Amino acid sequence: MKVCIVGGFLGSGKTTLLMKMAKRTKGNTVMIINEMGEIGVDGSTVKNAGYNAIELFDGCICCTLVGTLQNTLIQIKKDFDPELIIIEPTGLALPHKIKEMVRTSMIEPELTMIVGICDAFRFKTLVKKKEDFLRMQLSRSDLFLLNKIDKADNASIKAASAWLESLNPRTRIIQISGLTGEGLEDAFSEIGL
Ligand SMILES: Nc1nc2c(ncn2[C@@H]2O[C@H](COP(=O)(O)OP(=O)(O)OP(=O)(O)O)[C@@H](O)[C@H]2O)c(=O)[nH]1
Ligand SMILES: [Mg+2]
Repeated sequence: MKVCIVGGFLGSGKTTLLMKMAKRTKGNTVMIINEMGEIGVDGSTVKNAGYNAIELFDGCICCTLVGTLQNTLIQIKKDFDPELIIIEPTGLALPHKIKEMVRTSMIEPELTMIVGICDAFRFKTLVKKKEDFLRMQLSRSDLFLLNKIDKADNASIKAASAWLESLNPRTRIIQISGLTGEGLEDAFSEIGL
């Protein structure tokens, strides 16, 4: 069993990618989705598409819901033992904290990886307002996915790519469109799907 944490800012394309990942594993996947509001929009989308999803409300899985996350992981392992658990934190969470929680849970996955999504289309606006937070959120990713390349212009893609490289030059950057599917083959093979 592997655990993949799909991190990235609000609206960067996490849920869209999650659905494609789940499809790839032919349904042998359970998703944990941390919802921000009271109504689970992402969880409903994923469940309506026929995938297994567990929604966690009322807090953040990288801080207040740590115990809940760990119990959920143990329960999933017991009930489903899926090939893959995908975690979608909220857009304001820090994925490396979640990785640490997975590490100290009782499930001992073969692999826990952080996939950090960066929105190439909104990159310039976001980095201007939130650079420090984005750096903290993404810098410990095991793989960078530069998303929305179908919509972003070349200058934004180049700027976002250079910025990601400055965060961690050793981490691979793959340009993708979660919407059109461009680059996903490469991304999935890097994730080991
Ligand atoms: N053009 C384009 N739009 C995309 C792509 N990926 C996601 N989107 C759109 O971006 C919006 C946000 O996508 P989501 O997948 O919901 O993003 P998210 O990171 O899960 O958002 P939150 O859970 O609210 O933080 C939606 O309107 C998607 O259709 C992409 O590759 N290209
Ligand atoms: Mg989402």
